[in-house]
Amino acid sequence: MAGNGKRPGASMTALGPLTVVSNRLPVVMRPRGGSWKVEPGAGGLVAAMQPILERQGGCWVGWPGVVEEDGRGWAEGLQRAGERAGYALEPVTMNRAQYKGYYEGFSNSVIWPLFHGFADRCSFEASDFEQYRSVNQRFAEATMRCVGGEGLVWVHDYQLFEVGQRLRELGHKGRLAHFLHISFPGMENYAKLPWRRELLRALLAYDLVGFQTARDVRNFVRCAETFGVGGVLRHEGGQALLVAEDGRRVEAGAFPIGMDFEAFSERAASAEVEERVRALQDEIGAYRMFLGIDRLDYTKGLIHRLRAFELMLERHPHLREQVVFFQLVVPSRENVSEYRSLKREFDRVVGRINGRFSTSGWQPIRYLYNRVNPVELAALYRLAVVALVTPLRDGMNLVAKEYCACQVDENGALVLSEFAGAAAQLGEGAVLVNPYDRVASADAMARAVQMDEARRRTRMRAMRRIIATSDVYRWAERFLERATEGPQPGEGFATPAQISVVGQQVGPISPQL
Ligand code: GDG
Repeated sequence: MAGNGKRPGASMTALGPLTVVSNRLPVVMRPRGGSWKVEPGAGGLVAAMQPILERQGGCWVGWPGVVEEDGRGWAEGLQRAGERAGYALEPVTMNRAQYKGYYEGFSNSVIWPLFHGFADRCSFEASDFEQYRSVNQRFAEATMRCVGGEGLVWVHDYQLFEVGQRLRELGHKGRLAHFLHISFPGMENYAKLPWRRELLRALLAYDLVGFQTARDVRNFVRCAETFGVGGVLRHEGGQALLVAEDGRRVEAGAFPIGMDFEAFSERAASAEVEERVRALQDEIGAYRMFLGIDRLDYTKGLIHRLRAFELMLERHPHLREQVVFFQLVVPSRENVSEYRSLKREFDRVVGRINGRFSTSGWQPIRYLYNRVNPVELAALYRLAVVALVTPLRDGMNLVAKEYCACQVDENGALVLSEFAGAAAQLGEGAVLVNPYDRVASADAMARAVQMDEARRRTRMRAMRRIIATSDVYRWAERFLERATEGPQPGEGFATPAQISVVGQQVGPISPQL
């Protein structure tokens, strides 16, 4: 449970205890030989929120990773983990059927594909939405147990849209904020959701709704306008002020998430990582390395990337036996059949490309299907001459930022999808690609690996500067300040007359598709 030693900015002390609500707790309970083991949770959200809660104190509400059918033997271990952490851990439990409907069903088979632009992959089941609602109710009840109806509550991500609304119904008096880690879809995609008005109402129950980019804010505002849920008082770039149906003002804003720049670059510069970089270079040979690091997910564009790499070898034959592509694929949602078939497809395409181009001493693609430890991760980031971050759609993509943070020699190039939120911040330093354009992607990869050193350095330096000055601590600070204060006078407060004008527009209107 220990943080990384770095602490959020001093201005945060004034904010007081905080309640964080996310799908998962920062620890996972695992059965081990008849008893329960507490394992640290992984991922960007945990890394971001843990040091803040350690400093502010408060409570973290989330799922401990076990279903009711597993019994309650884990509860004591979890409580002890909370005591060690210095903030309470409030578990939300659910049975297997609820977990399936809420998590595998509505969250991962409706919101995830739809919000990433894959409406055809959605499976809209009314019963899953019902389970989603009942589990969100459980999260709200657990949150009330923690905060007692007062204080700021920060709810995270798409699994928990309705927690704010349920908290208000339960009588919560404090401010409510939500941050969406994934992208918010354009109106044409959002319109396909059978519960499109319900979810907009759920978001407008918060005082602040945070998104990754100005584009997500724009999409949200447009959907609220189109479906007549609430009204828009003001919208400018990445900031908007809306009014909910009950007349409350709701702020929406772009808060691009960052990562712990200092921790990653310090680790990348450490002797341990340097040694690992040398060993890895010996293992792969004297080739220039392309790197991909992704959870196994169709949104990450893995197959498109492989095919573009193949085309690069075809169109730029002088690069054969000069480069290798190393892809780390992190297992994800392995009990979902769609993810298992993506893995088979990935294996098949890698096999075909390697079969086509390998020579006696060279194999163009290597991949590892596993998680690696932080030292290994930093070594891979540091060794790679080019990182390929080419999702078909991504809220932000922290891999892009972590790669730059680990490029302590400022010598690498980043090929980045236009459809990753990170492109809005890093666009000028990265080599931007449309991952659906195979020829352009292939040529961009070749350009990146052959870019002259001076240009590569200038670009990398520019990206590192941006990432260092908007790290995860500044992100949390900015968000929490906004969540605590709300809009100030002169920042677009509407007059009662304006609200009633907006009020007249509220009501069901047919979307202009
Ligand atoms: C969602 C949004 C948004 C990966 N492999 C290993 C490992 N990782 C870590 C990376 C990175 C994280 O996993 C992946 O984060 P991403 O941002 O790339 O993607 P999602 O998981 O889809 O996250 C995304 C994010 O939320 C934050 O708001 O950026 O758009 O989809 O931190 O380092 N870590 C370790 N071993 C691995 O093998 N230790």
